Amino acid sequence: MEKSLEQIQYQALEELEKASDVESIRALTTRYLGRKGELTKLLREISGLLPDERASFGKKANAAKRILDHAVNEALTRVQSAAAPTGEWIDVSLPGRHSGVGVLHPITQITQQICDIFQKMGFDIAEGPEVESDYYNFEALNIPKNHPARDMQDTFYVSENVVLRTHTSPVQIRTMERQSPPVRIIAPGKVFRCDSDLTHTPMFHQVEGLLVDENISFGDLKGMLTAFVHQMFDEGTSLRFRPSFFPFTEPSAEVDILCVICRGKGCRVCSQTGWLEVLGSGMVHPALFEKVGYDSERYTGFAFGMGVERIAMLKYGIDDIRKFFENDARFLMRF
Ligand code: 2U9
Repeated sequence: MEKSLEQIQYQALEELEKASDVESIRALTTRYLGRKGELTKLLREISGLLPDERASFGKKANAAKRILDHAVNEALTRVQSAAAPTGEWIDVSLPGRHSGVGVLHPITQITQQICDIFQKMGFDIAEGPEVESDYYNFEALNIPKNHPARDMQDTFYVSENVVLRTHTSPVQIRTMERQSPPVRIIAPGKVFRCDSDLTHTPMFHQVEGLLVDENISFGDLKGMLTAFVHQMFDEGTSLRFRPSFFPFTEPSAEVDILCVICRGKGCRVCSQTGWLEVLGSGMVHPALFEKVGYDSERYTGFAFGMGVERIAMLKYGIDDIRKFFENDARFLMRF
């Protein structure tokens, strides 16, 4: 009987040492120490022993029970601490780190404002490719090979007859080729010119517009562009139409606003003129209508173009165009 007690204790300890999870430890506890467990059954047999054998067996059996109880607790601690995460731990009740909400890039915001104003006047948005053929970027716009206007626009050539568009005007040509009058579109987008200083970058954004219908006059051009300037800048902004030249419009005019810095007195920003140029414009040259198959006797139209960065610089008093492209969040978040 005593041998059997030792065997049970030895076997139970060996199995508890090998147990690797809580469930198997619980099962071993039931098997050896439970109400019907092997050690418990053995203890019940004590009544059948001789009186002098009882005391010694009872002592040994109680000691075995204590040893096994202790071994069970140790085994449980071992498997539970192995399952618990070590070192770093996460406090899931901590508030998360704030990632901040971004803003639209100021050039995107100004482009949207310009488009909104013209959309309310009935213009649709039109888009086209940034890599263009020589024909759509120059020829169709009355700028033949060797025309000085080609030099003015410092073109990036992809190949002999393919360029990065220097203006969004090809979009208007493509639109007129597709649809007959009336046409009332604005063309926002990126344009490319090989130029770089405080007020020029090799890539910048333009919004151009085109309106073609019967009986469109220079008066319509003046009215619509005045309305635009008054919505884009202050309602009371003074502006003037100054004669100019573009190969694609005749007559042509540039639109100036009274200098936002000196209010017309003359300063460094307006080169002492008191005026700031905001737009180019003019009546569409009849030669362009002929190229796209419009009857230039029946239809007239006006067109205009502006640099978005320039509008943003004037509106916000920014003196270096490169700030828009440096990706400095402290600058960009101000808008
Ligand atoms: C078609 C017919 C006419 C678009 C025009 C301008 C005048 C103009 C400049 C403003 C600043 C370009 O970004 S800038 O350097 N643009 O002055 N653009 S009229 O005339 C067109 C376009 C398309 C078919």
